[in-house]
Amino acid sequence: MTNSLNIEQNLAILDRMLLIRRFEEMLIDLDQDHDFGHYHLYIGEEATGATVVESLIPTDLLLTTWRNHGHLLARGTNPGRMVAEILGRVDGYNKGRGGTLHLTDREAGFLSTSGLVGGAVGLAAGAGFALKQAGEGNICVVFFGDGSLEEGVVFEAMNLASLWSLPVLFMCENNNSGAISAQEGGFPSSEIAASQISDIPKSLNINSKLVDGADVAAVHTVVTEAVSNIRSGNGPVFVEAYSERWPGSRPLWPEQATGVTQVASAWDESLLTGEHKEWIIEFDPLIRFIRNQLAEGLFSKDELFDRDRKIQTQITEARAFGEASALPDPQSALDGVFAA
Ligand SMILES: Cc1ncc(C[n+]2csc(CCOP(=O)(O)OP(=O)(O)O)c2C)c(N)n1
Ligand SMILES: [Mg+2]
Repeated sequence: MTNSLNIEQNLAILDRMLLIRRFEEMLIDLDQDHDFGHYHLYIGEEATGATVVESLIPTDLLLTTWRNHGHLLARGTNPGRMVAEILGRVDGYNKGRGGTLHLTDREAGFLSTSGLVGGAVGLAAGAGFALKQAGEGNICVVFFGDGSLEEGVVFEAMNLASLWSLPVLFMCENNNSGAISAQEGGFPSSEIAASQISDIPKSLNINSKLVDGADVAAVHTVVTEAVSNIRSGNGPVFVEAYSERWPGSRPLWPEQATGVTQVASAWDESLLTGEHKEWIIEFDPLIRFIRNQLAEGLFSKDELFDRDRKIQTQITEARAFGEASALPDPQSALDGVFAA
Protein backbone atom coordinates (compact mmCIF):
# COMPACT_ATOMS: atom_id res chain seq x y z
CA MET A 1 0.00 0.00 0.00
CA THR A 2 1.18 3.58 -0.71
CA ASN A 3 2.88 5.14 2.26
CA SER A 4 1.02 8.20 3.60
CA LEU A 5 3.55 8.65 6.43
CA ASN A 6 6.17 11.38 6.30
CA ILE A 7 9.91 10.73 6.68
CA GLU A 8 10.03 11.44 10.43
CA GLN A 9 7.10 9.12 11.06
CA ASN A 10 8.63 6.32 8.99
CA LEU A 11 11.94 6.67 10.81
CA ALA A 12 10.19 6.69 14.20
CA ILE A 13 8.37 3.49 13.22
CA LEU A 14 11.61 1.91 12.00
CA ASP A 15 13.31 2.70 15.33
CA ARG A 16 10.39 1.30 17.31
CA MET A 17 10.38 -1.92 15.27
CA LEU A 18 14.15 -2.32 15.66
CA LEU A 19 13.90 -1.62 19.39
CA ILE A 20 11.18 -4.21 19.86
CA ARG A 21 13.02 -6.81 17.76
CA ARG A 22 16.34 -6.36 19.57
CA PHE A 23 14.62 -6.32 22.99
CA GLU A 24 12.78 -9.57 22.30
CA GLU A 25 15.90 -11.26 20.87
CA MET A 26 17.81 -10.23 23.99
CA LEU A 27 15.10 -11.72 26.22
CA ILE A 28 15.58 -15.20 24.75
CA ASP A 29 19.22 -14.99 25.84
CA LEU A 30 18.34 -13.40 29.19
CA ASP A 31 15.95 -16.24 29.97
CA GLN A 32 18.73 -18.78 29.44
CA ASP A 33 20.77 -17.01 32.13
CA HIS A 34 17.95 -16.22 34.57
CA ASP A 35 15.07 -18.62 33.86
CA PHE A 36 12.47 -15.94 34.65
CA GLY A 37 9.42 -18.07 33.86
CA HIS A 38 6.92 -18.30 31.05
CA TYR A 39 6.99 -15.40 28.60
CA HIS A 40 5.72 -14.37 25.16
CA LEU A 41 7.43 -12.42 22.39
CA TYR A 42 6.05 -9.85 19.94
CA ILE A 43 8.38 -10.83 17.08
CA GLY A 44 6.44 -10.91 13.79
CA GLU A 45 3.82 -8.40 14.99
CA GLU A 46 6.01 -5.30 15.39
CA ALA A 47 4.51 -3.41 12.45
CA THR A 48 1.13 -3.28 14.21
CA GLY A 49 2.14 -1.93 17.63
CA ALA A 50 4.89 0.34 16.29
CA THR A 51 2.41 1.95 13.89
CA VAL A 52 -0.76 2.15 16.02
CA VAL A 53 0.94 4.42 18.58
CA GLU A 54 1.72 6.90 15.79
CA SER A 55 -1.99 7.82 15.67
CA LEU A 56 -2.40 8.29 19.43
CA ILE A 57 -1.90 11.29 21.72
CA PRO A 58 -0.13 11.14 25.12
CA THR A 59 -3.38 11.28 27.12
CA ASP A 60 -4.97 8.26 25.40
CA LEU A 61 -5.19 5.05 27.43
CA LEU A 62 -3.99 1.58 26.48
CA LEU A 63 -4.51 -2.00 27.62
CA THR A 64 -2.74 -5.13 26.54
CA THR A 65 -2.12 -8.82 27.20
CA TRP A 66 0.74 -11.19 28.09
CA ARG A 67 2.25 -10.40 24.65
CA ASN A 68 2.85 -6.85 25.83
CA HIS A 69 6.55 -5.92 25.44
CA GLY A 70 6.12 -4.48 21.94
CA HIS A 71 3.19 -2.27 22.93
CA LEU A 72 5.03 -0.84 25.93
CA LEU A 73 8.25 -0.21 24.02
CA ALA A 74 6.33 1.38 21.14
CA ARG A 75 4.76 3.82 23.59
CA GLY A 76 8.18 4.84 24.93
CA THR A 77 8.47 2.76 28.10
CA ASN A 78 12.05 2.46 29.40
CA PRO A 79 13.58 -0.89 28.32
CA GLY A 80 15.92 -1.06 31.34
CA ARG A 81 13.03 -0.81 33.81
CA MET A 82 11.18 -3.38 31.71
CA VAL A 83 14.08 -5.84 32.05
CA ALA A 84 14.16 -5.15 35.79
CA GLU A 85 10.44 -5.93 36.02
CA ILE A 86 10.79 -9.12 33.99
CA LEU A 87 13.57 -10.27 36.35
CA GLY A 88 11.44 -9.40 39.42
CA ARG A 89 13.75 -6.59 40.57
CA VAL A 90 13.04 -3.42 42.58
CA ASP A 91 13.62 -1.01 39.67
CA GLY A 92 10.92 -2.68 37.62
CA TYR A 93 7.82 -0.69 36.71
CA ASN A 94 5.82 -2.71 39.16
CA LYS A 95 8.61 -3.19 41.73
CA GLY A 96 9.22 -6.67 40.37
CA ARG A 97 5.76 -7.94 41.33
CA GLY A 98 4.28 -8.10 37.85
CA GLY A 99 6.96 -9.82 35.80
CA THR A 100 6.56 -10.16 32.04
CA LEU A 101 2.88 -11.11 32.18
CA HIS A 102 1.72 -8.06 34.16
CA LEU A 103 4.26 -5.46 33.09
CA THR A 104 2.47 -2.10 33.15
CA ASP A 105 3.58 1.51 32.82
CA ARG A 106 0.85 3.87 34.02
CA GLU A 107 2.73 7.00 32.91
CA ALA A 108 2.78 5.75 29.32
CA GLY A 109 -1.02 5.41 29.54
CA PHE A 110 -1.26 1.66 30.23
CA LEU A 111 -4.06 0.93 32.68
CA SER A 112 -3.19 -2.71 33.04
CA THR A 113 -1.81 -5.77 31.34
CA SER A 114 -4.04 -8.80 31.70
CA GLY A 115 -2.78 -12.37 31.64
CA LEU A 116 -6.37 -13.52 31.17
CA VAL A 117 -7.47 -14.18 27.62
CA GLY A 118 -10.04 -11.43 26.94
CA GLY A 119 -9.43 -9.75 30.32
CA ALA A 120 -8.07 -6.52 28.85
CA VAL A 121 -11.10 -6.18 26.58
CA GLY A 122 -13.58 -6.09 29.46
CA LEU A 123 -11.44 -3.45 31.20
CA ALA A 124 -11.32 -1.42 27.97
CA ALA A 125 -15.10 -1.03 27.95
CA GLY A 126 -14.87 0.40 31.48
CA ALA A 127 -12.03 2.71 30.48
CA GLY A 128 -14.02 3.83 27.44
CA PHE A 129 -17.02 4.58 29.65
CA ALA A 130 -14.86 6.67 32.01
CA LEU A 131 -13.30 8.56 29.10
CA LYS A 132 -16.70 9.30 27.62
CA GLN A 133 -17.89 10.69 30.95
CA ALA A 134 -14.77 12.83 31.25
CA GLY A 135 -15.48 14.25 27.78
CA GLU A 136 -11.91 15.36 27.08
CA GLY A 137 -11.60 13.67 23.69
CA ASN A 138 -9.27 10.87 24.79
CA ILE A 139 -9.70 7.35 23.53
CA CYS A 140 -8.74 3.89 24.73
CA VAL A 141 -6.90 1.28 22.65
CA VAL A 142 -6.97 -2.34 23.65
CA PHE A 143 -4.60 -4.86 22.06
CA PHE A 144 -5.65 -8.50 22.24
CA GLY A 145 -5.19 -11.75 20.35
CA ASP A 146 -7.60 -13.72 18.18
CA GLY A 147 -8.08 -16.12 21.12
CA SER A 148 -9.99 -13.41 22.99
CA LEU A 149 -12.92 -13.82 20.63
CA GLU A 150 -13.56 -17.19 22.30
CA GLU A 151 -14.34 -15.39 25.57
CA GLY A 152 -17.85 -14.27 26.59
CA VAL A 153 -16.61 -11.09 28.25
CA VAL A 154 -15.34 -9.85 24.90
CA PHE A 155 -18.77 -10.16 23.30
CA GLU A 156 -20.34 -8.37 26.27
CA ALA A 157 -17.72 -5.60 26.27
CA MET A 158 -18.13 -5.01 22.53
CA ASN A 159 -21.90 -5.00 22.85
CA LEU A 160 -21.82 -2.31 25.55
CA ALA A 161 -19.20 -0.30 23.67
CA SER A 162 -21.46 -0.32 20.62
CA LEU A 163 -24.71 0.43 22.51
CA TRP A 164 -23.11 3.30 24.46
CA SER A 165 -20.91 4.52 21.61
CA LEU A 166 -17.74 4.27 23.69
CA PRO A 167 -14.39 5.67 22.46
CA VAL A 168 -12.60 2.31 22.17
CA LEU A 169 -10.31 0.98 19.45
CA PHE A 170 -10.48 -2.82 19.58
CA MET A 171 -7.12 -3.82 18.13
CA CYS A 172 -7.23 -7.55 17.47
CA GLU A 173 -3.85 -9.03 16.53
CA ASN A 174 -4.69 -12.23 14.70
CA ASN A 175 -1.54 -14.38 14.58
CA ASN A 176 -3.35 -17.69 14.18
CA SER A 177 -2.10 -18.29 10.66
CA GLY A 178 1.00 -20.45 10.93
CA ALA A 179 0.17 -21.67 14.45
CA ILE A 180 0.32 -25.43 14.93
CA SER A 181 -3.21 -26.84 15.01
CA ALA A 182 -4.61 -28.91 17.87
CA GLN A 183 -4.83 -31.86 15.45
CA GLU A 184 -1.04 -31.65 15.01
CA GLY A 185 -0.57 -31.60 18.78
CA GLY A 186 0.03 -27.84 19.00
CA PHE A 187 -1.63 -24.94 20.78
CA PRO A 188 -3.40 -22.77 18.18
CA SER A 189 -4.30 -19.26 19.32
CA SER A 190 -7.97 -19.78 18.65
CA GLU A 191 -10.65 -22.01 17.21
CA ILE A 192 -13.55 -19.79 16.18
CA ALA A 193 -16.65 -20.74 14.21
CA ALA A 194 -16.85 -17.41 12.34
CA SER A 195 -15.07 -17.53 8.99
CA GLN A 196 -13.55 -14.10 9.66
CA ILE A 197 -12.98 -12.62 13.12
CA SER A 198 -13.92 -9.12 12.00
CA ASP A 199 -17.41 -10.44 11.09
CA ILE A 200 -18.17 -10.87 14.81
CA PRO A 201 -18.05 -7.16 15.79
CA LYS A 202 -19.91 -6.33 12.57
CA SER A 203 -22.88 -8.27 13.92
CA LEU A 204 -22.90 -5.79 16.85
CA ASN A 205 -22.92 -2.80 14.51
CA ILE A 206 -19.28 -2.01 15.22
CA ASN A 207 -17.35 -0.47 12.34
CA SER A 208 -14.93 -3.30 11.55
CA LYS A 209 -11.78 -3.39 9.40
CA LEU A 210 -9.37 -6.06 8.24
CA VAL A 211 -5.74 -5.17 7.60
CA ASP A 212 -2.39 -6.81 6.91
CA GLY A 213 -0.74 -6.28 10.32
CA ALA A 214 2.74 -6.63 8.82
CA ASP A 215 2.20 -3.71 6.42
CA VAL A 216 3.08 -0.44 8.17
CA ALA A 217 1.44 1.82 5.58
CA ALA A 218 -1.79 -0.21 5.55
CA VAL A 219 -2.00 -0.31 9.35
CA HIS A 220 -1.40 3.44 9.52
CA THR A 221 -4.13 4.24 7.00
CA VAL A 222 -6.74 2.05 8.70
CA VAL A 223 -5.86 3.04 12.28
CA THR A 224 -5.63 6.77 11.59
CA GLU A 225 -9.11 6.77 10.11
CA ALA A 226 -10.40 4.60 12.98
CA VAL A 227 -8.88 6.86 15.66
CA SER A 228 -10.27 9.96 14.00
CA ASN A 229 -13.77 8.42 13.89
CA ILE A 230 -13.60 7.32 17.50
CA ARG A 231 -12.29 10.71 18.67
CA SER A 232 -15.14 12.42 16.83
CA GLY A 233 -17.62 10.55 19.00
CA ASN A 234 -18.77 7.98 16.43
CA GLY A 235 -18.30 5.00 18.73
CA PRO A 236 -15.89 2.06 18.74
CA VAL A 237 -13.96 0.59 15.82
CA PHE A 238 -12.64 -2.96 15.59
CA VAL A 239 -9.47 -3.60 13.58
CA GLU A 240 -8.33 -7.15 12.83
CA ALA A 241 -4.62 -7.00 12.00
CA TYR A 242 -3.53 -10.38 10.69
CA SER A 243 0.02 -11.66 10.60
CA GLU A 244 1.75 -14.98 9.89
CA ARG A 245 2.83 -16.32 13.27
CA TRP A 246 6.58 -16.12 13.93
CA PRO A 247 7.86 -19.74 13.98
CA GLY A 248 9.57 -19.05 17.33
CA SER A 249 6.11 -18.45 18.88
CA ARG A 250 4.70 -21.79 17.72
CA PRO A 251 5.91 -23.83 20.70
CA LEU A 252 4.56 -23.07 24.17
CA TRP A 253 7.96 -21.59 25.13
CA PRO A 254 9.61 -19.13 22.72
CA GLU A 255 12.48 -20.43 20.60
CA GLN A 256 15.04 -18.51 18.58
CA ALA A 257 13.70 -20.16 15.43
CA THR A 258 14.84 -17.63 12.83
CA GLY A 259 18.22 -16.60 14.31
CA VAL A 260 19.24 -13.11 15.36
CA THR A 261 17.86 -10.70 12.74
CA GLN A 262 20.30 -9.44 10.14
CA VAL A 263 18.91 -6.23 8.65
CA ALA A 264 21.01 -6.82 5.52
CA SER A 265 18.87 -9.85 4.73
CA ALA A 266 16.31 -7.30 3.45
CA TRP A 267 18.44 -7.00 0.31
CA ASP A 268 20.74 -10.02 0.53
CA GLU A 269 18.80 -13.27 0.77
CA SER A 270 22.02 -15.28 0.64
CA LEU A 271 22.41 -14.39 4.35
CA LEU A 272 19.35 -16.48 5.10
CA THR A 273 19.63 -20.18 5.81
CA GLY A 274 17.54 -22.57 7.86
CA GLU A 275 14.06 -23.97 7.63
CA HIS A 276 12.25 -20.65 8.29
CA LYS A 277 13.95 -18.65 5.56
CA GLU A 278 10.65 -18.25 3.69
CA TRP A 279 8.95 -16.71 6.76
CA ILE A 280 11.64 -14.05 6.91
CA ILE A 281 11.47 -13.23 3.20
CA GLU A 282 7.70 -13.18 2.94
CA PHE A 283 6.32 -12.32 6.37
CA ASP A 284 8.91 -10.68 8.62
CA PRO A 285 7.41 -7.18 9.10
CA LEU A 286 10.77 -5.57 9.92
CA ILE A 287 12.50 -6.99 6.86
CA ARG A 288 9.51 -6.08 4.67
CA PHE A 289 9.52 -2.50 5.96
CA ILE A 290 13.28 -2.09 5.44
CA ARG A 291 13.02 -3.51 1.91
CA ASN A 292 10.19 -1.10 0.99
CA GLN A 293 11.79 1.93 2.58
CA LEU A 294 15.15 1.31 0.93
CA ALA A 295 13.36 1.10 -2.42
CA GLU A 296 11.70 4.44 -1.68
CA GLY A 297 15.01 5.97 -0.57
CA LEU A 298 13.99 6.76 3.01
CA PHE A 299 17.45 5.88 4.33
CA SER A 300 20.73 4.47 3.10
CA LYS A 301 22.07 1.08 4.16
CA ASP A 302 24.72 2.85 6.28
CA GLU A 303 22.06 4.89 8.09
CA LEU A 304 20.14 1.73 8.75
CA PHE A 305 23.19 -0.07 10.21
CA ASP A 306 23.88 2.99 12.33
CA ARG A 307 20.35 3.10 13.79
CA ASP A 308 20.41 -0.64 14.43
CA ARG A 309 23.80 -0.42 16.19
CA LYS A 310 22.59 2.39 18.46
CA ILE A 311 19.50 0.42 19.38
CA GLN A 312 21.55 -2.71 20.08
CA THR A 313 23.75 -0.66 22.43
CA GLN A 314 20.62 0.68 24.15
CA ILE A 315 19.38 -2.89 24.64
CA THR A 316 22.73 -4.07 26.02
CA GLU A 317 22.57 -1.21 28.54
CA ALA A 318 18.96 -2.02 29.38
CA ARG A 319 19.90 -5.62 30.11
CA ALA A 320 22.79 -4.53 32.32
CA PHE A 321 20.49 -2.11 34.19
CA GLY A 322 17.93 -4.83 34.86
CA GLU A 323 20.51 -7.40 35.92
CA ALA A 324 22.19 -4.92 38.30
CA SER A 325 18.90 -4.06 40.01
CA ALA A 326 18.35 -5.66 43.44
CA LEU A 327 15.74 -8.24 44.37
CA PRO A 328 12.98 -6.76 46.57
CA ASP A 329 13.52 -6.82 50.33
CA PRO A 330 11.57 -9.79 51.77
CA GLN A 331 10.21 -7.35 54.40
CA SER A 332 8.30 -5.61 51.60
CA ALA A 333 6.45 -8.77 50.55
CA LEU A 334 3.08 -7.49 51.79
CA ASP A 335 3.45 -3.93 50.46
CA GLY A 336 0.55 -3.20 48.13
CA VAL A 337 -1.51 -6.07 49.55
CA PHE A 338 -4.79 -4.54 50.65
CA ALA A 339 -6.26 -7.47 52.56
CA ALA A 340 -4.15 -10.12 54.29
C1 LIG B 1 -9.18 -16.99 30.58
C2 LIG B 1 -7.95 -17.73 30.13
N1 LIG B 1 -8.09 -18.96 29.58
C3 LIG B 1 -6.98 -19.65 29.14
C4 LIG B 1 -5.73 -19.10 29.28
C5 LIG B 1 -4.51 -19.85 28.76
N2 LIG B 1 -3.99 -19.21 27.52
C6 LIG B 1 -2.92 -18.39 27.56
S1 LIG B 1 -2.54 -17.78 26.04
C7 LIG B 1 -3.81 -18.63 25.31
C8 LIG B 1 -4.04 -18.53 23.81
C9 LIG B 1 -4.29 -17.11 23.45
O1 LIG B 1 -4.31 -16.89 22.06
P1 LIG B 1 -4.44 -15.41 21.53
O2 LIG B 1 -5.41 -14.64 22.33
O3 LIG B 1 -4.71 -15.52 20.08
O4 LIG B 1 -3.01 -14.76 21.80
P2 LIG B 1 -1.59 -15.10 21.20
O5 LIG B 1 -0.85 -15.76 22.34
O6 LIG B 1 -1.77 -15.97 20.01
O7 LIG B 1 -0.98 -13.78 20.87
C10 LIG B 1 -4.51 -19.37 26.24
C11 LIG B 1 -5.68 -20.22 25.91
C12 LIG B 1 -5.63 -17.80 29.87
N3 LIG B 1 -4.47 -17.17 30.02
N4 LIG B 1 -6.76 -17.15 30.27
MG1 LIG C 1 -3.29 -15.47 18.58
